[in-house]
Amino acid sequence: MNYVPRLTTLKVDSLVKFIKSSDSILLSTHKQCDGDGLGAMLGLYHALKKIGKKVRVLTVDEVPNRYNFLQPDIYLQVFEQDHDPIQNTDLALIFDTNDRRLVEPLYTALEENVQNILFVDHHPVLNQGPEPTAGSYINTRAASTGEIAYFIIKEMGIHFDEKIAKAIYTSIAFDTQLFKYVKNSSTSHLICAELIEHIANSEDIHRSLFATHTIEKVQFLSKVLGEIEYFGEGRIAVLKLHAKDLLDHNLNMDDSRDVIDMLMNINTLQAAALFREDAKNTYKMSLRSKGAIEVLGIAETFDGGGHMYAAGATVNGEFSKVKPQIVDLLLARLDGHKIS
Ligand SMILES: [Mn+2]
Repeated sequence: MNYVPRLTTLKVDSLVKFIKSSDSILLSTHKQCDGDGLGAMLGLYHALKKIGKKVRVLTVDEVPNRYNFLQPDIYLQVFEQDHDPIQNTDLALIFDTNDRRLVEPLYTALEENVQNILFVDHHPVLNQGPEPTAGSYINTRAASTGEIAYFIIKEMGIHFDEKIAKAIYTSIAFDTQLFKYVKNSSTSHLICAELIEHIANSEDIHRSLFATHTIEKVQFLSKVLGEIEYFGEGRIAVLKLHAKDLLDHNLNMDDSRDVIDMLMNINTLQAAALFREDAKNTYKMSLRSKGAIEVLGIAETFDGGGHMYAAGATVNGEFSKVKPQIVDLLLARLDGHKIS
């Protein structure tokens, strides 16, 4: 029997209705933006421009350098820097989060000036977090928010061109880590197969997203990878990054993201915790799981959020006390999982 790949179409008609009835639209994403939110909103931006909509992109803070190929300097403004005032805006769409706290201080400014604010997201809504606004589109089956943006553009009948395709492709390539995390669906592949027809050099995008190590960064990695601690017969790895080490090697917050992805390539590992020291006794904790256990619940305990298998939170306290607490929580989940 021939296998026929099936595209799981997302029903986004409610969003399209909002977009069609709005004269002035603002697009944004969570602070310290990544390729997913950025690509999704830039893709939609180019698409809406194409049909003559009044649309703008405003990020909370500066866009990391690796995304320069999407020309953020030309197409978006940064709330923390000089930007046009937010006024007379009918609709704001916020991509890749449904937690308004991750969009502050921009969110407060939007609330004062924008008629409708909707989240367009694929993260689960937190049990103890702010409610997403009514009318928001949240679908945890989407492997990226770029996928949702793709279906919005399709539903609106806008034809893809290189600018739109590059942005949406970036979103999907980034969040699936080049098709590693596709939620066991062929949808991401099928969408990208269509988009790639409009892109002159897709390998350039892959390099921009993932081949970003400076020599200094590799030196930093060689130092920190030697400091990984293992627990539970190598099933759990914990690593702490010092803010000073990042600074000394000319690295930024965006660089620390890559470290936990490297940990997850260790074959015995089921879960990893990365602690980035942002201030004395303040850590940005990132948790990852290969799927045997969920880690979102642990992040939520510390008022954080994320996905089932990739989550994060800010934790306060001495590392020597925080570490065993997290290791115990991870081990309890792993061992509980083994018994059942
Ligand atoms: Mn995402």
